[in-house]
Amino acid sequence: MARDVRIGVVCSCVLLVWAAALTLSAQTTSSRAKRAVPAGKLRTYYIAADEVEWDYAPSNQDHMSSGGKFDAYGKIFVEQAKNRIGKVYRKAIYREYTDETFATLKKRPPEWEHLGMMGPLIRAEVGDTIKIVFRNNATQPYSMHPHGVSYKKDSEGTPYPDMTMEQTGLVPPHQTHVYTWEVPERAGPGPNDPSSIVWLYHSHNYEPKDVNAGLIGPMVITRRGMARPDGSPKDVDREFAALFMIIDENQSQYLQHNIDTYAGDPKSIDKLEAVPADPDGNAHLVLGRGFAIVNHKATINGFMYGDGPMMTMKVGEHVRWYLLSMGDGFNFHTPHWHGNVVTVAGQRTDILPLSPATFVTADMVPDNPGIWMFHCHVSDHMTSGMTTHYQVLP
Ligand SMILES: [Cu+2]
Repeated sequence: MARDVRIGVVCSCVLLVWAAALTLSAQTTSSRAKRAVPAGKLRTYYIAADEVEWDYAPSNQDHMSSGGKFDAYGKIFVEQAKNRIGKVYRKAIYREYTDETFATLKKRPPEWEHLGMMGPLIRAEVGDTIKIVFRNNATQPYSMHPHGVSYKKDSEGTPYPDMTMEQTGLVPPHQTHVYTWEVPERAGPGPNDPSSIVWLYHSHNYEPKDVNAGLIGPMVITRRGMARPDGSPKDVDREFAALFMIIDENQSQYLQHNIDTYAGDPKSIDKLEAVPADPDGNAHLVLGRGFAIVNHKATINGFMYGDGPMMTMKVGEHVRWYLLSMGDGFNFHTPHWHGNVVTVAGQRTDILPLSPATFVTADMVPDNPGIWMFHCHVSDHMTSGMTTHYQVLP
């Protein structure tokens, strides 16, 4: 009898657990149905790799010095000579077009003029799909390889052994390819991130040569529910992106073209010339001078010595900075804002570290009006041009 009771109790327990499991399963299914996420937007971009003549200092002035005159170091990095290329180089950059005919460049909005050499800002909200129609107008095979978003092999833009260019999204000259990048939760802001975060895209055929040629651009992903229709974060008044990069023109696909086109006497060039001395003749083991050295352009968005458009904001605005770096092993930078401070992942600073291929999102509410320096704090990077200004209006 006692044994029958025990069996009965056990049976009842099993039935109860089974019933509870069924109920829970039904609830989970219905809450999944309730939580069914509306399909995100399809955001389409028409982007080409174009070969252009790029000027690292278009105003031909050192905006960081009084009178705008380049000092002895500045002259080393910008002056053309019989055995120097100067400040204009052929580069390949990403440019946005209005449609699939790639006949008309899309005008860059004034608030994004400061991107300079970087490609167009690609935006999406978590849940969206990004479609890139990519046209390679250049003379080399190039691609678009994204960070953060989700892709299949044919949208990775990176070579693999035993795979064709088409299978991996590499694009021969004069060809077009469509990349599809999904934007799942993991491509968007994490728990400690603000409402949007920055990633990079770049060409990844011969990656070092491609990015030194100039094929690099920013991508911003906004948290689900936090985006305006254009993808920008609702809680931010103004955004800026800054790529701190010493561009190594020795490693560009276009080095020989630049020598032949811009040097006064190409035959006089010693490609390995590197003198570990400053203009005064004192030892400078890091910077120095010589043809190989001056082909390293210390830039913010492809501009040296503050020659890019002024980045302007107002006191009290919620300003978001997207900071990026890329390139060879000397690309360790310490962007520093004079006059105001930022928060990064809940921590306050006015300077932060970048290493090659890092992406940092920093928020600022400027309280201090004026025109302020914004520069890399590594001494030889400052000296060779990695400096600019930003402006805070009252
Ligand atoms: Cu630096």
